[in-house]
Amino acid sequence: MKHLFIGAALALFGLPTLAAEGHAHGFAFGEPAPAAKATRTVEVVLKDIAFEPASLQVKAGETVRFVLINQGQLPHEFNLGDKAMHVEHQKQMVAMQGKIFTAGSQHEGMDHSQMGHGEHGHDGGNTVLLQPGQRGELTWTFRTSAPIEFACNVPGHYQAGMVGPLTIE
Ligand SMILES: [Cu+2]
Repeated sequence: MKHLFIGAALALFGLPTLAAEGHAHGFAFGEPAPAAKATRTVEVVLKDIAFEPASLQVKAGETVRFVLINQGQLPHEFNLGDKAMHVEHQKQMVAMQGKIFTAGSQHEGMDHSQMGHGEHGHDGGNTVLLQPGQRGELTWTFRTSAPIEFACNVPGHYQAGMVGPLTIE
């Protein structure tokens, strides 16, 4: 009984820390922005297992609103990041599988219980997870030119080729 209580307390303590991390603002290549700031809207269709279009081009300084439509039979993600970030996110996605309601699963427990609802913000607003048939949006201000990819980090999808280059000119 005592152990359970301590476990619950630890789990609760973990949450504020994580929330703080989740608010790390942006990345070298940019940061999330309100949709109203966007000067351009780009539609991206998520399929089993591909993106359409297969590559994206933006300008440094530009704010782009991505309208995301999952036309597949599987959940898919639209995640902006460099290769290292995608590798990290894939680890998180694997770790959270089947652990959504487990208090001991560190920071995965809270945020990923929201995953079915489209957006989960713990990665700095650079990712949206969509269930089959679902639509979502992500608006991003691009900064420094950097080799970025848009990718789906649902386990196995990146490896199967659900990733495309995003060029910041
Ligand atoms: Cu996918």
